[in-house]
Amino acid sequence: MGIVRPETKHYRKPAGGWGSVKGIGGILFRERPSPAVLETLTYQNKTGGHMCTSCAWGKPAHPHIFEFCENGAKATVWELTRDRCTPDFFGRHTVTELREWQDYDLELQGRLTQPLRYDSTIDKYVACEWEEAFSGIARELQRIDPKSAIFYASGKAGMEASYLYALFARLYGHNNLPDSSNMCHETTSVGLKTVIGSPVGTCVLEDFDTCDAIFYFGQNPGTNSPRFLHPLQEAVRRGCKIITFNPVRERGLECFVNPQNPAEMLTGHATQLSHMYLQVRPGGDIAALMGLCKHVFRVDRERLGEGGSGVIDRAFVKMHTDGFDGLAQAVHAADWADIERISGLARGELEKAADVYIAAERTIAVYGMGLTQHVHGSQCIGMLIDLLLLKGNIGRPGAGISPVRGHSNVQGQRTVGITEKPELVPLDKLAAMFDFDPPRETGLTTVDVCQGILDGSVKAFVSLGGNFVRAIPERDAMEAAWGNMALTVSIAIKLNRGHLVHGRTAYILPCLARSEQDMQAGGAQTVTVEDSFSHVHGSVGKRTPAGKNLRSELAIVAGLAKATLPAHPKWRWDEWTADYGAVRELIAETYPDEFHDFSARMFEPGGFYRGNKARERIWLTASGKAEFTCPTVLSALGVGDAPGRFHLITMRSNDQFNTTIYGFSDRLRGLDGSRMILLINPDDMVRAGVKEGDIVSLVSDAGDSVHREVTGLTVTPFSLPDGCLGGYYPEMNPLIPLWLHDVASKTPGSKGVPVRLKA
Ligand SMILES: Nc1nc2c(c(=O)[nH]1)N[C@H]1C(S)=C(S)[C@@H](COP(=O)(O)OP(=O)(O)OC[C@H]3O[C@@H](n4cnc5c(=O)[nH]c(N)nc54)[C@H](O)[C@@H]3O)O[C@H]1N2
Ligand SMILES: Nc1nc2c(c(=O)[nH]1)N[C@H]1C(S)=C(S)[C@@H](COP(=O)(O)OP(=O)(O)OC[C@H]3O[C@@H](n4cnc5c(=O)[nH]c(N)nc54)[C@H](O)[C@@H]3O)O[C@H]1N2
Ligand SMILES: [Mo]
Repeated sequence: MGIVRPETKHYRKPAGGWGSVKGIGGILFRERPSPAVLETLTYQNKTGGHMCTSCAWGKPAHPHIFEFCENGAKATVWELTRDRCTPDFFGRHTVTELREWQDYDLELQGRLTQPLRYDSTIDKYVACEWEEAFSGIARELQRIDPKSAIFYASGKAGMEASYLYALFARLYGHNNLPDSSNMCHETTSVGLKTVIGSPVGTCVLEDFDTCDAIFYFGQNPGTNSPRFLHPLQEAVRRGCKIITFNPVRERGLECFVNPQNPAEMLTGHATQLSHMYLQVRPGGDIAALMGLCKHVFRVDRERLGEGGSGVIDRAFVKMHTDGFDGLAQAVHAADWADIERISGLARGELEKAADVYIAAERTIAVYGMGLTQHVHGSQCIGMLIDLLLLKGNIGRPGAGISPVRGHSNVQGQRTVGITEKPELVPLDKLAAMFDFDPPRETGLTTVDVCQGILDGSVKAFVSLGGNFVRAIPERDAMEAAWGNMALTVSIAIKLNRGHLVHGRTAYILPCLARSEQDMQAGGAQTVTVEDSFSHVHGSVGKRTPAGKNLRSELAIVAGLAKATLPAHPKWRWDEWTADYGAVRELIAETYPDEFHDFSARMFEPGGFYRGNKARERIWLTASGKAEFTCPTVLSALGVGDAPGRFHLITMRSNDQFNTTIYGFSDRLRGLDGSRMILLINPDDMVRAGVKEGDIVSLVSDAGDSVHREVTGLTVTPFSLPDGCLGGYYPEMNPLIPLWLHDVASKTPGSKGVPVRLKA
């Protein structure tokens, strides 16, 4: 296949606006869904409708007329396509042949309609019946040590299916329940838990109505959570100041035209979002935060010296925190020259940003993958909390920490027990409820799973959604080792690469999409999801399913469990499948404080809040207080600078959802036509001796002498800090060493990958 050269245009238009309307039009044209889809979209993210399967952004109690964004519409239209990937398709193509296809072309085949079993004699997937699939999978699972099996979840399945999936794993005998969080916000789950005692953010949507400043780190709302642009726009109009830290000048953080406001659409009048936009170097946020804290301490000293009241909220610090003196010393000792070099930002800029923090009564800190996907990501989060604690910015309205979560129910899956960390699950309660002895040992994270597949100790991989093989680091080695597993099972709605790199026995089990009606013996069912603000929402699918032989995720999980495990009077798989309300009762019994009266509350407008102790200033940490922490490093990168070495950021376009590629346009960055591109700044192009349009390779420069390479990348000039490159996820994943991960949580370091350019 020839190389498609990208077209680079300088995108001067704001995020939102007519561009987003065109984006929706494009996918409607390609997927040709039934006209009823438009009706589905009008119910999306509203009480009684279905909750979008794209991102986990909050669903307001008072929604807009259209409470969906360009990407939410794409996600719905993508799952409601008219195209079908039937057994005939698999009859025409061997798996070896399909492995040569692009990810985009695989998903383009449409919805899977029939359970499929891999037949090695003909190297093809062949149709099978559900009971045959369940018993075939059960046979394999019964043959192996349960501790060598992995049950992965990607973050989309609702609370009910997720609860049963985790229960199935534990009844079968393991805690190997990694989910996509392990590649994403696990840094949050571990880092935030340590310092404030909560594994999730403390803000609710309404906090954005009253904050005075938003410190915004490494999250890209224009692409990844576009409905966030509305509260940001409203905040700016009230006078709130947004200070952005991001190596890339993301259009969505610069300016926005609200596509739902006719006057704005007609006049093109955009709102400037960021008050300051600081192009921090990748991994430079610890240093930048240190600079901000340094200025806060200095101004505090000056004001106290003048007889004023200082900047630091000493009453809060005294009553609610631990470790203040240690932080004060570390801040005092930090050197501005190091801060400037590592952050790539000038002292004057950082002081100006810190002045905004000092002046603001209420500050929210927002962050995403730009902080979590680094080797010292947990320390970044610790430092961000330090900044907030100095002025008591946690536990009062209009203030707090707000990690923006990814998959639509990724947070909820963790809440109801999909975790490899048994200490987060009420195992004794489960033991009593289901009359068994739950496994107590820690399960495997995503990185551990990959190591286990490489060393042969992992024998079976079951995945509830997702495309694990495409999403993980070290892809070439991982794909090569994948086939050594005895069993792979994928519960999916469309064909993806992960199905083609399979174990000796392999099944694909096609499921309903969330927007489709889920009819069971007890009638039409509702599922529930939890958003980034810990609000839980009922979701009702209304569209006719894409095929008669599809089953819901919950029915598939229950079917697998029933076939694999012995019969037991307390394990009522059929009853739970008939009525998901029965599963919500189990969830309520397991987590009564948060989920009491679950079914009665799930349609509360705006969702019901399951609460957050840190928001009430109850700190569930080791010391019982919020912890100030001192970073041990100023750079979050795992591999430092060296001549010729670049730090690669792997990024998302607005035409993809993770490994699902909707198209080849990255409109908001002015890039179009190809994803095999290398973004680099013009000075670095000169230093590296390359020019626009050259085709180059990237090779690993991680110092471990492993050869990793991605070829065929078109050099594309772009505004980036020196020494930093940009490329797309998942295309760049072969370059990420498996060992390059956050020290505390093992989240892969996908935003600081050490590489070298090869002409
Ligand atoms: N349309 C769409 N929506 C999505 C997704 C998608 O793929 N497509 N994915 C979903 C998922 S699972 C997730 S987790 C979220 C991800 O959403 P985000 O958290 O926004 O993740 P990314 O786009 O990977 O990266 C975020 C930003 O970090 C910046 N960055 C990179 N390195 C650094 C750094 O060292 N410091 C700082 N300060 N910034 C840095 C990048 O330039 C980028 O703008 O989105 C969800 N929503
Ligand atoms: N280099 C690099 N790597 C990364 C990242 C990065 O920023 N850079 N980001 C990481 C992050 S944040 C994440 S979350 C992971 C994502 O990793 P995953 O969650 O494993 O991957 P996805 O691409 O979201 O999964 C897509 C597949 O899910 C299936 N699917 C879609 N809808 C449904 C549904 O309703 N039900 C079921 N059962 N299946 C469905 C489809 O078959 C589709 O092909 O990737 C991580 N990998
Ligand atoms: Mo994610």
